Amino acid sequence: MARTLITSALPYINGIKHLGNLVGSMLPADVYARFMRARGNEVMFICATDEHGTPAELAAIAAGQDVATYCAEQHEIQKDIYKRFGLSFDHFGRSSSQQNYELTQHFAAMLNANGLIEERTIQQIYSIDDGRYLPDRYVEGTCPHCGYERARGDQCENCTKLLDPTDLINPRSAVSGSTNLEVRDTRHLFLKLDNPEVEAKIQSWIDSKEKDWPVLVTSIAQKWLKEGLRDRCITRDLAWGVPVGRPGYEGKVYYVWFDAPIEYIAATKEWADAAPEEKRDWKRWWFEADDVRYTEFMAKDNIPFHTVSFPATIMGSGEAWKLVDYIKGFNWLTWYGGKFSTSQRRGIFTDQALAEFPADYWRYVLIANAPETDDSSFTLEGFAGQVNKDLADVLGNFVNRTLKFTQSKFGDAVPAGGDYGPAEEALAKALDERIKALTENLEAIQYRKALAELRAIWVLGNQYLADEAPWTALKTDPERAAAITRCAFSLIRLFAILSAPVIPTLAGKMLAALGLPENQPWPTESTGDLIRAIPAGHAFTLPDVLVAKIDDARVAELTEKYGGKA
Ligand code: B3M
Ligand code: ZN
Repeated sequence: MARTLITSALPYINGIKHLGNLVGSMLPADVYARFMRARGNEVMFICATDEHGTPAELAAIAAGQDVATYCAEQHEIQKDIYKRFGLSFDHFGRSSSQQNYELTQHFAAMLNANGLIEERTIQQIYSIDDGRYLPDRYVEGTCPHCGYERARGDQCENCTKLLDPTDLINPRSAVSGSTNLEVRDTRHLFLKLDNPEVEAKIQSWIDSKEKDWPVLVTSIAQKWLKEGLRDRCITRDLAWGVPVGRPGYEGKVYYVWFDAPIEYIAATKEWADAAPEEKRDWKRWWFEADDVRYTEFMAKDNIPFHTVSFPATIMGSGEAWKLVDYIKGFNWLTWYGGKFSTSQRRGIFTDQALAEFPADYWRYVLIANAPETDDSSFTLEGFAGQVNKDLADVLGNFVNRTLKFTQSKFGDAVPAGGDYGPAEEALAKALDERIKALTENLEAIQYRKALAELRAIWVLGNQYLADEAPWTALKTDPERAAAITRCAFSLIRLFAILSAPVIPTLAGKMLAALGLPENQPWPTESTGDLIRAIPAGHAFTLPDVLVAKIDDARVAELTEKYGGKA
């Protein structure tokens, strides 16, 4: 059985994520995990909260909590939301776990042993009023590259350039706003990336992916390589994080971007440690695992870390840890063309989304509009339109119409009699092509194309019912009406299986109506057989309305609540 390892970028712990975060990594990773499981692969799907670094500390300060308590609470909140979104992680871990402390320190020790870590004295900003160093986001100021005035010490969110706190013009403390700052000498560890051997290794590795990986991903990696890699400071003057644990490094921890990707591995160990009686083997996924295919999902701002720094850590360890085989990167989902913004009440957060509509409505629309080749704009009107047209009018209507008609005319079981003819032959042929295209696009993780195929498959069902009109046939040729009905039942089953990676709950309801269990394998039999899957006499039940439409009044109400066009 082929083995598939899947990781989604780890959401920061600092607060509930919005829909843009969801569609940028976790949701598309889940669709892929579900699809690969249905195809019979052994899947390990890993995610975790990213709990270290200044975003976590600053959010804890803002919440008036100590950072450990804050992280523990926020982890549970995020975990619960993702569960309700149907994200089928094999493990959802925490980067603050003991497992990650140990592995991070292990990687640092191996890099050190291989001469890839160097100690340097550097200048850091110290805040006299706050009585502490101000690494990364603890400093704000003007970006030296683009002039954006609210750039943070680690990265300018306007031009995405990575920064050093001392690069900022007019720096101020993000904790107190104080500008009473001074520059002090402090010792730190650097990962030596500015080194011909490391650069050559990464360069040839990225070159080897050039034909296979999305342009978005290779172009960002190539841009970094072209600018020349810089040695990276991998420690910080902070209390919260993985302790460096060297003499003279008391009060210093590893930089969040050093330990966070290592948590992919550590979370798999957390998964194993969570069930000691099962003797789960985490290492076979990550170590000397040449037969594992490893795919990472992330938004574009995370690409440099996953194409350069983390691979450099893996390669530099000199050990046989797994390198990523395929990276799926995403552009931004925008809110009416602009940024999602908490402070300006623009955009929907994941918890709010679930309070308004079932998870599958969001899953479907987000994946159908995944920002794959470009940014993609989310609008409430577009959302309602797609739910109404695709999910309600096409899929939901097909299922409800078939089941209701059958129950009222034939009773609680699929009718016998009659036979298939040219209409079913043509349908099977059309389905054949569409299923092939859907499967290929899911394999290639091309979701916009995949969902266009999925929708076209549902449309074929609706079209078939409308053309063959069993309600009319019933009057003149009841046998023929029975055959059409049987075919429609097999289509319900088929549609549920094909839709399950994207809309698992709706698919589960469709299968339940037919008395079938969830998690059916992806179809491998011929389409001619697929439309005969449900035999005469098969019992069924009527579900409630599968998909409820969203009317204009509701859209207006949501616009009022979440902000519409700016
Ligand atoms: N937490 C950044 C982000 O959520 C970061 C990803 C870590 S992946 C190892 O965009
Ligand atoms: Zn900038």
